[in-house]
Amino acid sequence: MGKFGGIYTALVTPFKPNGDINEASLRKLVSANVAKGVDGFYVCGSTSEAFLMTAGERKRVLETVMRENGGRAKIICHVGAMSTKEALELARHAGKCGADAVSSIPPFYYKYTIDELIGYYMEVAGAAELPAFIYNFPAFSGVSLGVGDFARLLADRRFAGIKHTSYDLYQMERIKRLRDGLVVFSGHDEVYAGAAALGADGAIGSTFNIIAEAFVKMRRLILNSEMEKAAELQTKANDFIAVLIKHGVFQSIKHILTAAGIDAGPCRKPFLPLGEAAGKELEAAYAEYLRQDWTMPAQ
Ligand code: MN9
Repeated sequence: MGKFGGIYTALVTPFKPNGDINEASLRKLVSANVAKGVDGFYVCGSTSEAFLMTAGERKRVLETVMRENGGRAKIICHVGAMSTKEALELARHAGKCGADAVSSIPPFYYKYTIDELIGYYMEVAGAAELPAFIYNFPAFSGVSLGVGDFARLLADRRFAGIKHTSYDLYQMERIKRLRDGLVVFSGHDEVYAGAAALGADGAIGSTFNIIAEAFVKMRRLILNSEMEKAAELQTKANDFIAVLIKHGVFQSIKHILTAAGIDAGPCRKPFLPLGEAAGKELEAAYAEYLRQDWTMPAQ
C-alpha cells in the first residue's frame, strides 16, 4: 500500500455558474498541485462542499480526479455521510475506482453513542477494503471524541490513522502515541509546523489548493530538522491564511484560483458570494504572499 504522509491538498470543487461541476477546472487544479509537489489529494472532504453535493456528483468528482492524477499522487477519498447506506455506497465506489484509502467524518446531526459511532466506522472500513482514516473535525461535525474513543477505534488495524482538524495539538499528540505506525495528518493548515513538531506525519489542507508550495517547502525543512525556518514560513503563510479565514476560506480560495487562471466558480448555496472589497483585499494579500521566496531548499 505504500506509506501515507506528506502534503495532501483537500481539493475544492470548481462549479460552473449554473451550479454544475466544472470538470475541466478540476483537472487543471489536480495537475497544477501535482506540479507543485504535493504527495496526495483528499477528495470530497469538507473543502469540496461534499455535503452540498449528491452522492452521484461525489462519485464523478472522484472519478475525474483519479483519471487526471493517473497514479502520480496518493488519493484519500472522504466518504462520510449522514446516512450509513450512502457512506457505504461511496466507500465501495472508492474501492472500485482504485483510491488508496477512504476517510470519514463521524455521522452527524443525531447524537449517537460511541458504540453506534464505532459500528458506523467498522462498516465503512469493511466496505472499501482499503485503509481508512478517521476524520476528526469536532468544530464542524459537532462530534467530540476523546482519546479513549480513538483508542477503541484505532485498535482495529484497518484504520491507518486520522485527519485531525482541531487546534488541540495535545489531543493529537496523545492519539499519535496510541499505536506504532499510526499516520496522523494535521488538518488546520495554520498550525502545521506545530503539529509536525509533535509528530504529525503530514497535513491535509484546503489552502494548499493555492499555496501548496509553502507547505511542501515547510515539510522539507521539517524533515531536515530546520524547525526554526519552518516556523518562519508558517508565519508567512499564516499572514495570508488569516485573510482567507476572515472572508470565508472556501469562497476565498475559489476567488484566488479564478484570479490565477483556474475558473473555480462560486461556492454552493447557502454560501454567499464574496463581496468586491473582500476580493480586492484577498488579491492584495496573495500578491504579498507571492513576494516571499518559495524556492525549495535542497533535499
Ligand atoms: O481540510 C481544512 N478544513 C476545513 C482542512 O476547511 C473544513 C483546513 O484546511 C482549514 O480550511 C484551514 C483554515 O482554518 O486550516
